[in-house]
Amino acid sequence: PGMRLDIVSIFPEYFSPLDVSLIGKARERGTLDVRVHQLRDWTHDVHKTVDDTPYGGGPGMVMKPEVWGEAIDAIIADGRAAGSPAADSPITGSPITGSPATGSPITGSPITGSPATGSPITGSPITGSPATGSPFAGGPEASATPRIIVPTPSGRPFTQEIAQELAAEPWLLFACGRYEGIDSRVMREYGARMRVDELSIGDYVLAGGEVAVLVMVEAIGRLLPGVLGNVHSAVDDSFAPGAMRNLLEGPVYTKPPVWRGHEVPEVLLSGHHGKIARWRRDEALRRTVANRPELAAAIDPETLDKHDRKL
Ligand code: 6GU
Repeated sequence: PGMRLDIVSIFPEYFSPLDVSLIGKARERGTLDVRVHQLRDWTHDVHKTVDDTPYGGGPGMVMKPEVWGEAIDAIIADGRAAGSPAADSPITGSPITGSPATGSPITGSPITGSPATGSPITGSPITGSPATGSPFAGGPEASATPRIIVPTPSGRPFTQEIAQELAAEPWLLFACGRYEGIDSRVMREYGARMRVDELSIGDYVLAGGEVAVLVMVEAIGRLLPGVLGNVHSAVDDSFAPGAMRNLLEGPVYTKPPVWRGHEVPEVLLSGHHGKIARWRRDEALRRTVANRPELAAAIDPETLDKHDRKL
C-alpha cells in the first residue's frame, strides 16, 4: 500500500519538482499518491482572500482560519472516501499546475494526465488485508485521519528521525502558510482530533512553507520502501542510526586514480578492507569535528579509542 500525501498551498506551482526524479517515479508506480491543492479554491469571495491583518497589531498578514478549516475538512473527507492510504483510489484529475476544471476543489494533481479509466496506477494494493484501502470498507478507514504537518520557522526541528517516523505513516497533509503564518486556532482545532506538528527545516527564514515541504517530502520519500534505487543507501546516511551514527560522511572518490594531479588516497586502492574501514571512520570523525563541533561533542566517549582521541 502506498502513502497518500496532500499538500495545500496558494502556490501549487512550487511543487512541480515532485513530478520528476525519485518522487516522480514513486508516483508513477503508485507507491506515493501526491495531491497538490490550491487553498484559494476554498474561498468564497471574488478576491479569493486567504489573509487578514493580525489581531494585536504588528507587521504582515495572517492566514484566515475559515478557509483553512474548509480546505482541511474537505481533504480529510476525500481521503476517507478514497480509503487511506489511497493505493486503491482511481487516479483522476488534472496535471499538477491545473486548478480543478469544475465543481469540487478536490481533485489534487496526480502525476499522470491519463484518464480515470485505464490508468496504469489504478488497481488493488499489492499487500495487506483484502478490505484495507477499499472505498467501501468500514472500520478504521472511515475514521482515518492524516498527520498534519505545518511548516514554520517556529516549529520543532525536522530531523532524519522525524523523516523516518513520517515515512511510516499512511497519510500526511502539509499545510503551507505564507505571510506571518496561519491563525493558531487551526492547529488547535485539528490538534484536538489528530496529530499536528509544526516543523522547521533550519535556522533561517523562508518566504513560505512551500520549499520546506519540498525538502521534507524528499527526505521522507526516499525512505519509502522501494523508492530508493539502492536500498542500502538510506540506512547508511549521516544521520541515520547505526554503526557510524552521529558522524558525517567522509570524502568519496572514483576513477581516474589521478585527476589534474590530485591522487585518490592510497589506502582506498589497497584492497585492505580493514584499513579502508578504519580510514573512513577517521575521515568521518575529522569532518564531524571540523564542520559540526556540537555533534562531535555529543559522541559517546565509549565509542572512541586512543587513536580517535588524537584526531
Ligand atoms: Cl518550515 N518555513 C518557513 N517559512 N521558513 C523556514 C522553515 C519553514 N524552516 C526554516 N525556515
